[in-house]
Amino acid sequence: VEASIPEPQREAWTKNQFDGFKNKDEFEKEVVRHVETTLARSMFNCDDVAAYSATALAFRDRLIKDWNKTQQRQTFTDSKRIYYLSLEFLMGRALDNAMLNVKGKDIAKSALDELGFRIEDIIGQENDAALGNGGLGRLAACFLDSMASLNYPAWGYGLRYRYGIFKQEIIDGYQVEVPDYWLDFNPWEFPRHDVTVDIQFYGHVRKSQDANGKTVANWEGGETVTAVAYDMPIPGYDTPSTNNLRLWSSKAASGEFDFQKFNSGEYESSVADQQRAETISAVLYPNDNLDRGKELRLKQQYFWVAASLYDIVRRFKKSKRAWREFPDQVAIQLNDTHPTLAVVELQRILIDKEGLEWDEAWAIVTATFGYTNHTVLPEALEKWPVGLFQHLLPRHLQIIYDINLFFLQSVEKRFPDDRDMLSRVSIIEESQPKMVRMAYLAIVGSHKVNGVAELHSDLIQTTIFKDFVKIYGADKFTNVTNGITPRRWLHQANPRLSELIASKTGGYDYLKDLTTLNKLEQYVDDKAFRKEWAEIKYANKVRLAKYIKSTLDITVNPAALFDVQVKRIHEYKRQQLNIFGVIYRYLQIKEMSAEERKKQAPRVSIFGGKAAPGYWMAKQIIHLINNVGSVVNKDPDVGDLLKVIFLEDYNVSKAEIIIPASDLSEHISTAGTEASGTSNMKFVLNGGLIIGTCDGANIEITREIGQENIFLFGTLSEDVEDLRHNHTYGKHAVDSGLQKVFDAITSGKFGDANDFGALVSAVRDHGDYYLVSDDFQSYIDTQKMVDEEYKNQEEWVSKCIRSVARMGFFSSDRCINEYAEEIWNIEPLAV
Ligand code: GPV
Repeated sequence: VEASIPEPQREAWTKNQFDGFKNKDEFEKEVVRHVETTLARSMFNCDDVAAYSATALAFRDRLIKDWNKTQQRQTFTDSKRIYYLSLEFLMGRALDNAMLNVKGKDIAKSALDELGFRIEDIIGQENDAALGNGGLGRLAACFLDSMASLNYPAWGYGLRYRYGIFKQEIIDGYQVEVPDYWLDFNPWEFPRHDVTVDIQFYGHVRKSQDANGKTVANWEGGETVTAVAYDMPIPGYDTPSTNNLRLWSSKAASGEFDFQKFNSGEYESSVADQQRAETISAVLYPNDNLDRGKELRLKQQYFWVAASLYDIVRRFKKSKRAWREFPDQVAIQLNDTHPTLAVVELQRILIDKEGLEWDEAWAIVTATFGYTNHTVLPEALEKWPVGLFQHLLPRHLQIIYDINLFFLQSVEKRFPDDRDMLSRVSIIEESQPKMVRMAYLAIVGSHKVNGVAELHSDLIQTTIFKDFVKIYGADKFTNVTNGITPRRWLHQANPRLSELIASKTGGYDYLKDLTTLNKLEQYVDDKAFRKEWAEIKYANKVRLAKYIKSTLDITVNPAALFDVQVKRIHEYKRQQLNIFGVIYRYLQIKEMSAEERKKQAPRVSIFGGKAAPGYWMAKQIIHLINNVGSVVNKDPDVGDLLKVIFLEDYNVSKAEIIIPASDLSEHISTAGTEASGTSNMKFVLNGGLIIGTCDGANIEITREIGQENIFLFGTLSEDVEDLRHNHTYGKHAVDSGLQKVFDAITSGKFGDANDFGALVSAVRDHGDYYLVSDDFQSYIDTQKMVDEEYKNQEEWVSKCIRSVARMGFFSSDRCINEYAEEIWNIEPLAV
């Protein structure tokens, strides 16, 4: 390629290359240039926002240089690429991460200082890129960081939502949703107006004969919407590798059709078409672990998947390789079932557009895809009505029927006497109306299926996908336990702890091999080290206490035990168990004598998280937490012994403040319901202990750090089914301690009892599906142990240090290496 450019031209290009900044002065120059030209401002009207923008643009310029080189290298070496398809990327802020990953933060700090700005203020100007709901979206973001840091040739593909997850306000104790219009100014994205794909919807299928007499399907008519690419550079840590996150935005196709309308005076309807097209990428659906089956959501899925596959296929075709080599060049990972249509779309491209035979095409498809399952909750498993498919994607429905036919034929051959099996595993559920089961389609269309923690992977293989294990054999199913990036979740969020760790483990290399943390263990008995460790935790708590003061005007004592539960509000995550426990504690304090109160360990119970706008029970839980807070926090009998805090609008950038400040965090889902959890890993990595159930990754965390370093309680997942059965058919009395809590609630102590009737009766009268009553006593007992152990600070800190030292396994780098080896068959690209 290089040889095709004449020597003099090449010279002109090379000698004028933009080299980025190499020192403080050059960086300062870049910032001033952006302020004065890109932003058309000056030193006289450069506020923090402008200074942020210019700083971000200076780093963006530098990232895009590395990005270009990375892409060229991948093309020249013709490397296999991994494409990570996710409907959510919960990225948070980019500036701090970019500065740290390219090791430019010190330069930026002193330059900004000279220009009259504090770097923390500048970092704080950035809006979170909140294109996700919770764990699933944040996992995708951690994976991007790891794939770049490990030099894998990887692309993320997603949607460029105009509105990310809503902003949460708490008004009179209730959640109120406010739209998150985050794109006002986003210096991190590169619009690629030349990279567009036309996406078709609706219409009909006409069969015809080609020149060889072969029947071909033609998908005709319907409407077209255009996808425009927006690219975000993803810098790796301490490497020139800079990968790409490509997000698609929808706009009306600029066909003649619009012009005709426009010219014939139908201006308004032409504008309406425009808006309808833009609606597709307008908003992120705000549901976590719930499928609501909305038509627009299916449109989003196809729009994004079709644009991404077009892009991937276009890139492959440039290599002029034979189609059978496609899986040697391309791996595609399906982040949950949301992108499952990609399986069907690739099959369609191969048979309808490229003329391959079905079997040849299908072998390519199944060798290309891998599917990650993130839940066993039945209400979260995607199903779409056949009628909706017929209407929106008629050709895809035909292909799904064929995929299912061939699949069921093969099953019938292997299990000739099992009629039941066929209806159980059919991709089409024979219900009224008929439904397409997306998880089954994803399994049939992939060569590997994985869960996200050991227990979860075992559960999917023995429950929801049991038949498929019988059909395909156990090798197709595997586990890849989730991980988190230590760059954002330790180095960025907890700089002082990161520095202390670096000083003891031989520098910051531990950020590239997290197992190096084990070197910390030898310092557990070092008094000075323990003291410094404790001071850092205290300073992080002071920072959070200030944040609480400034946002809620509540004073909390940083010496109290900070007990944190931050995550999406969901009945299965059991924030109700936590708040019932808080009420129980409050009632106990009220009954104590002054003497007894003196012996109590002070505690701050901190909650945060969003409820899906349509999830009424979750909203009631938020309301109860806030009402309990307003009673407890001003009760003079209680004082510092208990404070109840609900932090508004929990998101990634707030997590970076909250997580390093926790002493104890709660991961208390009903056993068997939380696929993995990832914040559990973040909290332990930041020197906090966990109270938790035997669920998800808690189990592996326990195995790594030792059961003496975690507070486990509650029912085991193998007993859940029986307990539920007993609740429904046998006798089931509410736990007596919990009954006192219910009495307090129904007496109106925390506001109108009617408001919380549903929370109480879910446990008392409606079968207690989440086993709150069963686990209550053991939860309370375990919290009591926490109180006792926290009094012995020396021992507590030792536990924290040992835990951190043993957390190496939970790096998303380990996790990505497992995917690369076992599922993607892909190698890092040497730099
Ligand atoms: I399905 N997860 C999520 O955040 N949203 C979803 O819609 C679904 C799953 C989460 C799981 O609940 C967590 O247990 C898990 O750690 C996370 O996905 C990443 O795997």
